[in-house]
Amino acid sequence: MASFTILEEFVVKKQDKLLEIAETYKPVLNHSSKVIKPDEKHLGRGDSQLIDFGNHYVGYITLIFRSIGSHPDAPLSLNLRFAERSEEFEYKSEDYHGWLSKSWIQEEVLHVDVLPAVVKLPRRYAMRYLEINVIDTSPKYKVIVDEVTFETVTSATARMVMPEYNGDVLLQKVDKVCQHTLANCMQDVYEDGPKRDRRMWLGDLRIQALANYASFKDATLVKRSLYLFAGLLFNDQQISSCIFTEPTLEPDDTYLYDYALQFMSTLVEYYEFTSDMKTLKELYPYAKAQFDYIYKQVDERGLLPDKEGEFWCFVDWGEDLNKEASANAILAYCLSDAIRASEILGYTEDRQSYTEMRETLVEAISNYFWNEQRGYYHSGSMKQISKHTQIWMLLAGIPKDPSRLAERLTTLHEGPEMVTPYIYYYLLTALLMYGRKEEAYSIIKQYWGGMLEIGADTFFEVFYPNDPQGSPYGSCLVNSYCHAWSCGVIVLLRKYYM
Ligand code: RAM
Repeated sequence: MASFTILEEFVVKKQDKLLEIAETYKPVLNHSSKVIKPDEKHLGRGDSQLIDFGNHYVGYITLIFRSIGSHPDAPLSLNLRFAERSEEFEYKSEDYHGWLSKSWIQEEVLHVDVLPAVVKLPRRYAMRYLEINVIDTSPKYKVIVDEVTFETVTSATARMVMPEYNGDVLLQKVDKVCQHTLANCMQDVYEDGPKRDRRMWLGDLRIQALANYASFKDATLVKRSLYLFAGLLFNDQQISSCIFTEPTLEPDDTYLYDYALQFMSTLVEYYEFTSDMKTLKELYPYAKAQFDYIYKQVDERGLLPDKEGEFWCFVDWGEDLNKEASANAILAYCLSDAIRASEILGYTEDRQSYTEMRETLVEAISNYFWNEQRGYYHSGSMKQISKHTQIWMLLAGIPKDPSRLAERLTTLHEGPEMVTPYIYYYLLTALLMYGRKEEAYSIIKQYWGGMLEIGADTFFEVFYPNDPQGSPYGSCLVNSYCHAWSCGVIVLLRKYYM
């Protein structure tokens, strides 16, 4: 079972100057209201009413109730359930025993002592559906839901643009749903998902930033996010994988090698989109510090050793995935970004040492992970062959014959299943890098099209095409069905298919 690792030592080292800059880019949240006047139903003990807002939104709910019958002689008590997908209502929170907190389930028990009443719920929800279950009124009265208002919030300001894709309706739909997903995750920071975890993760941020450059073209929230991550270091100048913004700015005690290294990628890509040299220069040392820290772990083979059993490198949520080879490929991939950044900044010494580090690493990767007999890269002591590993080897430019590996990737059916749009984005990127446009199209059709087929208003955190309610957490009740790492595909749609 997957789980998080709690660090033994965790000393937060805030960089106040950077955090102050981040705060100057704090976005204004835009509000709008959706009002529904449900059909008049007289609800008593055990009755329910379903409200459908017609699309996925993020925000605050206000309900207006009145009674019918005698004067209410007992409080109204309700169980309210909020769902991003209606299928979630098939599962009961009391049956959830997964490893993520049960408190993520969007559900409330509410007492209303005096009717009529206007009840504004304090929590922010991510949802399309609201199920109002009456626990009880009294034998002498029933309740009517007169009005439900959804005050939606997002910090996205750019208008949606809808490319034509030469009349390809599927691609148009995927593009549109990506934009909607991204906008719903744009709040005070780039949230991974507005239902869960409602916070900013570094690996997610990179894809959100790229998706934004390709669509809304607004880099301000990316800039704020980069300053926040760099401003919230811990221990050995480490950049946390995830940060909390409330009640005060704090890093999480999770360090994922692939996420920390991708700070460099996110930074240099931000520069390439904005030409903001000041930010690149100011934040480069923090990106560099991640390589310094991670290189301390390199072993006698010149490689990052496996840390099986720990939550040390993300890659994907797939069960039993060995991450050793992917982690090393990601290190090589991010070293290329470090070379690019140091070159832009004119830091010749850094450029030279990153180039040497990369050359040595690529050689070690080729020696230890290439499986000549199988024609694939393997990973870990059990020599696991997975799609994940081949993807990162291709992206990092490790294979001698990358076109051949890209071709062989399309016919590889062993190893753990890929389960998140996060790794699917990298799969598509790897295939498209080597011209495999048709295979990439059929994956978009199966995977993103598969989500649309089951009624996705926004794209999901995880999707198992053969088990649409599947979850790495033990129940779909805690899955996030609006998760912006699913939007990476928009970058590729607009680059390769328009
Ligand atoms: C989960 C979320 C998040 C991801 C981390 C590693 O909590 O899905 O998006 O980045 O895991």
